[in-house]
Amino acid sequence: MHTSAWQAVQEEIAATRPLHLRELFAQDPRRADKMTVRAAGWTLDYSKHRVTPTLLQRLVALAEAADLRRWTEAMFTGEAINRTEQRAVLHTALRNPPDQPVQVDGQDVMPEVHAVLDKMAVFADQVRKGEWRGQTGKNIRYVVNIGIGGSDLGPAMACEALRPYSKRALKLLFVSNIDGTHLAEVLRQVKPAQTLFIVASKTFTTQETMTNARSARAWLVASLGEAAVARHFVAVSTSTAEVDKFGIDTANMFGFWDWVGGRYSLPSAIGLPVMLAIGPKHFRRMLAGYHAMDVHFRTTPYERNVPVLLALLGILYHNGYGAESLAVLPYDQYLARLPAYLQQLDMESNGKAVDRQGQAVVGTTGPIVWGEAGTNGQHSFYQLIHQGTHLIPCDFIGFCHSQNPLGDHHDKLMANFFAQTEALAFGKTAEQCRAEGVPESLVPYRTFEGNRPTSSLLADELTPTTFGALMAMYEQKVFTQGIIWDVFSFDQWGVQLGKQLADKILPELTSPEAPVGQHDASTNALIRRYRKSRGRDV
Ligand code: G6Q
Repeated sequence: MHTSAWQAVQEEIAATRPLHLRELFAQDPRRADKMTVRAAGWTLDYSKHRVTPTLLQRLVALAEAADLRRWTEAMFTGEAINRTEQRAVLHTALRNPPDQPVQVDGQDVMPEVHAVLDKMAVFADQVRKGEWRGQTGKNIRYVVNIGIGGSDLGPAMACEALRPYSKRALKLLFVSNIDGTHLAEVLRQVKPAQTLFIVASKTFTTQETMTNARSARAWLVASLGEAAVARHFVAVSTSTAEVDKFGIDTANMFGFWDWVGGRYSLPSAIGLPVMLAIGPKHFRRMLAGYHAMDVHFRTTPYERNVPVLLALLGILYHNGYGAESLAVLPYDQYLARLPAYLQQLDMESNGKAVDRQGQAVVGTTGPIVWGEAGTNGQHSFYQLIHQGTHLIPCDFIGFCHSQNPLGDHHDKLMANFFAQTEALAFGKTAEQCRAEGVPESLVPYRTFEGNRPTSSLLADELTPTTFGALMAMYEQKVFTQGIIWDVFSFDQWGVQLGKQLADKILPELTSPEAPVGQHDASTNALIRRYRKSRGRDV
């Protein structure tokens, strides 16, 4: 991090550390107003954070010192900012209007982006209208997406999030884990003649996806014959050659590009299951929501810039207060998979210990992201957030209107949202406990220190547009933090070593001859124990 700018932040943290949120609110009756900003249908109230106007100014100066503006332009204009892989990072082009050119290596990528979207739309309409038929002439009722990581988490989460906009007659299912149980359980829910498989893989070489895809193919062929593959398998990939090699007609392939990172690929063809579920019109609304947030991020001064503020507040706690995690708490059942999605987005992007000069980073990077849909978390881990010893900043996310207005459920849900942020910020003093008649011996246990920071993110309704905007908000937050931490956010070398070792161990598990122990004593013993149980070494 930029040293002198960070030092100025630290000095202000030291000056403000003794101040409780109770005092900050008492000092300025307009605090909530002043610390509320809007973007693309979302309102962020960050007044329940341990910030003063001066601290905020210094955090903004930190972003400026990190050259965030220049890096932002570099990203949006297709510079190869993913330097360790020598690639542009252009997921923003995926939701860019067709009439605004974006150049990569001197070529405008927008015509290609929209050509793929159009092809997806034609296909999605055919399937949704029952015009795309399976081998036996029946319409498609089940769509099984086979992918993992970035080729699974986004579409799985989005299909759930946008279920109210979906065609209910079409059942969307996701297989990611190489554990055969995942595929087997999904196949038990579908009928071959009415199932469409989407094999989604940027590289089309990922072990899990290819293994699942081959098994799914064998399952289909066993009941409908080889010729059925063309009507029941489509591919989403950047590699025509690999798709062809696998045996999927490349006419049924939806492409994307190496400048789309896996965890940023939901608005690309990787979103095909989402388009099948909600239709092209809603999918385009989702993209418009993404774009609106991109524009906000690119053009709004940092003091009012939602993703930048979220990023700076994250850095304040992570680096300034030593908070290691971030709890994401969506008060909407449809967003139940959001924490899992953001875990990948954030932790795979900024879980880095080497800076852009190849040196060890100073301090820590990348929060541990976790969470659960409200109100379930309240009956589980909130205790630790309220009264535990860890400082855990939280993002509360909610909507004014429910997609399922059932009695007073929604008012109760949102009463809980607001109550939690209030309780976390202001707590309950010993005096308040005593005034309520709490016996003296219990006062320490019934006291809530408060001063627990939260962001409140509120939108009118969970629509494709507000959903898209929320996705871009987090993407740009992660980008901003990566720039300030001076790390490369768009590679993921950390996943390689385990993959290589798994490839090496696989034949050692299956070979008829007992392998010569080539690993450490623990790994060798585990392999022996496994082989013995499988009857391979008796
Ligand atoms: C995401 C990661 C990773 C990737 C999967 C699947 O940013 O790179 O999660 O998405 O490993 O890769 P394929 O799409 O190539 O199968």
